[in-house]
Amino acid sequence: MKTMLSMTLAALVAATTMPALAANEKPQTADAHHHGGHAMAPATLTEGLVKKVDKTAGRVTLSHGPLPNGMPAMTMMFRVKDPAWLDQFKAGDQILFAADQVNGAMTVVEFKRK
Ligand SMILES: [Cu+2]
Repeated sequence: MKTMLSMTLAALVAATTMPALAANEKPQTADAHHHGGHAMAPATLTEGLVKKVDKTAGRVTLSHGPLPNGMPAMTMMFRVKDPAWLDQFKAGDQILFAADQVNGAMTVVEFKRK
């Protein structure tokens, strides 16, 4: 009986632990950018230099290299997909990022630190 009980407990622990782990994964918001026709392709990351962060406006000014959508290198403002990212940016940061048109505004949809 003791063995049966511990096996049952082990199964119970496994059953309750796994959903908890899955819940930790950040839910992926539905992508609003299917116009490119390659939504499943890995994003091409572009070099960017953070010039200015405006948390009130929810924008970051980046000096960016040429973008895959044909935009040449320039300095411009971007919105960010997750406003919390603005806390991670500061002037002088070098990042690699992907931007896309979201609701008509160029938006950083992915980034990583260099
Ligand atoms: Cu630009």
